[in-house]
Amino acid sequence: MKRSVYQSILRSKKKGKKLFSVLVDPDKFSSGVIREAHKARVNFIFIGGSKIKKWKFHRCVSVIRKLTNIPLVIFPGSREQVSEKADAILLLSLISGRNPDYLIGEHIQAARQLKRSGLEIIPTGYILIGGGKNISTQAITRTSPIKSKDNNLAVSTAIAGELLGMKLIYLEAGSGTNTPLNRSLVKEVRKNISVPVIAGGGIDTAEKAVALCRLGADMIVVGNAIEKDTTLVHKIVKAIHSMI
Ligand code: 1GP
Repeated sequence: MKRSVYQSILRSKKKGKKLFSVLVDPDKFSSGVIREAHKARVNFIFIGGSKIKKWKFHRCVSVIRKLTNIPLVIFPGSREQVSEKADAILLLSLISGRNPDYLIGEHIQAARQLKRSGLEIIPTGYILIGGGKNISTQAITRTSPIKSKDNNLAVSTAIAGELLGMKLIYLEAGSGTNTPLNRSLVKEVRKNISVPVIAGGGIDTAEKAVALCRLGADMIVVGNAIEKDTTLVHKIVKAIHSMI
């Protein structure tokens, strides 16, 4: 029987153990990233992207499956990114935005396939925090992010997500952004909800990853910076896994 991804996130949170996931964009796929992630024993491999073709996504899932047994979690950019070969999927609802397609529409389109897939489904409140280079996510979803300094709105949004039954809150600064998450915002969100908090977007050093964990993030997700320098995966794993 497969081990539950969500239960393992909860167990880690309970023990104060921080988690680290590498995000793979099938458009920029390199088996070298997976090999290093496997050697470093990252906790999860996330896969997804906002512009990728369906066939590329499925091919990439199959290749990753052959290269590692690290749990593979879909971080879907669209309803086409569903594969029963993965272990779990973050069922993202873009709760910072007001576009019905990304709040519920895409989910309806994918619902039957998701149910048949046997995937572990993890409802996730996805909150875009602005101020940085969020342009592609904003353009695709046609939504505005929450302003970087609007802690109040970010906290209320996260609380609403939790009250709606979402099991994770993902604070997203934007892929490749040079404007990181506002530290006090992360801290306040953490203080006001009980479900695990994921932080991602523009993290490119072990120090930044550790700082976000100290502020209360339970999991860090890094994509771009590891594609550029695969040695970073070892540095972040070492730094995060030695924290308690
Ligand atoms: C993007 O949070 C992820 O959706 C990761 O961002 O690629 O900037 O690490 P980066």
